[in-house]
Amino acid sequence: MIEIDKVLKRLGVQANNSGVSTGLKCIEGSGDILESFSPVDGRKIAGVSSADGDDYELVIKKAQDAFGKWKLIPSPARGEIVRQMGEQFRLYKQDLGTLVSYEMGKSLQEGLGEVQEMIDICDFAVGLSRQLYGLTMHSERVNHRMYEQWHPLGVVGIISAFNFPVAVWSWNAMLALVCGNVCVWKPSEKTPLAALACQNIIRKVLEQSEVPEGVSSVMIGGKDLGELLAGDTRIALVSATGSTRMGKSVAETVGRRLGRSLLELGGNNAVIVTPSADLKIAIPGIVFGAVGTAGQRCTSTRRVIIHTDIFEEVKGKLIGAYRQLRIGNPLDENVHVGPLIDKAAVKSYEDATKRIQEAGGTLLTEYAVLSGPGFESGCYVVPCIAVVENHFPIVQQETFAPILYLIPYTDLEEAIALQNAVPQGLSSAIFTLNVRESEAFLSQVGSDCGIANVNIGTSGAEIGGAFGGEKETGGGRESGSDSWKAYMRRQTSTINYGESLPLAQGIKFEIE
Ligand code: UN1
Repeated sequence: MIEIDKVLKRLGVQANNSGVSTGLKCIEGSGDILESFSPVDGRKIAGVSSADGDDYELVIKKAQDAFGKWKLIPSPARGEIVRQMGEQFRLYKQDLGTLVSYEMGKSLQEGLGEVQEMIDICDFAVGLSRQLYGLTMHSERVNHRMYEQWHPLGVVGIISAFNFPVAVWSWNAMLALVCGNVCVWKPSEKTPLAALACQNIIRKVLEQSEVPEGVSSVMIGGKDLGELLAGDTRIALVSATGSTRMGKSVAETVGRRLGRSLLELGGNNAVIVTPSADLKIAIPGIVFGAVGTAGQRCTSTRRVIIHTDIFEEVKGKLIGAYRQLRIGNPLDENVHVGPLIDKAAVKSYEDATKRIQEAGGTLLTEYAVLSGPGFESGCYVVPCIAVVENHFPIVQQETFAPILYLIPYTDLEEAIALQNAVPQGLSSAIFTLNVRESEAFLSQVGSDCGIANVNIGTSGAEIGGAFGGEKETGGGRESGSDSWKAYMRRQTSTINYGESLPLAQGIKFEIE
């Protein structure tokens, strides 16, 4: 078994940690001591001194000062620093992946996968640092040149969730940094140690590159810190990942000051299974999507919309697959499903199973909270499947737990309508071998989600694409493609190199 204490030591996590870091310096937070418990075995891993209002002020002042210097460094030179961070993440992949798994509860494979996403986004950001392209336009005026360029925004606040405790920060931070911004990260208070470990990993690079203090800071604390970021006019962009409720509050506060926000909120992702689907790939795709990370991804598969001709067959195969699932310590590589993050999450799983039945749904598999040896933390639940109707209130909301809803359909138009008939719009998928069906699903009258996949599941998006969703998912796009534009301001410039002053739109304005 992995020796957690050695992993913590190599990552610089101690029994008591300073919860504020400006990249170069660790500062004892003056707020409450926050304790991080592992949902794997219930052990208290370590304590962290959280940031209070004064610590917040200090971090933001350092960040502002740092921005003045960081933005003057050429973007490819900033990219070189991000490249070195990626190298460090490669070196610490095993340890950081293990800590993510132990502190958050996802399987070790998924913990390592998360760190791989960090490495990949670093590589992406390095290339991007030489490709922050603006367009040139043809001016309608003679001897004029018109073009656009992209400038950094300033201080970027990053609020991240427990379920991807490190990768989501890196998607934001690595892009923001090459774009010339500085970052202040408020990670979930449920996973502070993984965040502090990241900060320890990049510190060496920051020191050796002689970057100013405050380029990449972290502050550990609760929702009050998030509210400070949202309301602070010095924060040019607030990028927030979490529940729709949290996102609405951030959006309102940031909107009131006409600031910018980038929101990555709840999903309610469906897979459509058509009569021609290749069930050899559909079943594992659905099961991984539903039980991976114990159903706590924003991209987790929550609903399966199945054609009535194959409903019984798919249902039977899913029940068979669920019987094979091994639940237990996520650090054991033979285990498929680890614990939920905490007892509050277990309660919402239990409440959901009740509400399904009250609404008239049928639970098809065992649903239970596990106890006994190996399950002492009280956070382990059995993934379950239920037949429901799409309009049930419990089905309309995102429950961060491994509960999979089956819904029958008779024609594709109906299936797409059902898939879209939820408030969220993050990820979606169709399993079909029929090109007409897949193209309809991908067309403008198809899926209304930010992600629409064919013959793969709803989760596990690659970093190269723009990641995010519509409706109550918040509309933000992070990670690949041209998501970097959210971290920069666009400036359009028109230059007159002639000897007269022609006005646009042919307007004449003559004075002696
Ligand atoms: C999230 O759950 O907040 O697509 C992010 C995926 C991962 C990221 C999920 N690459 O499942």
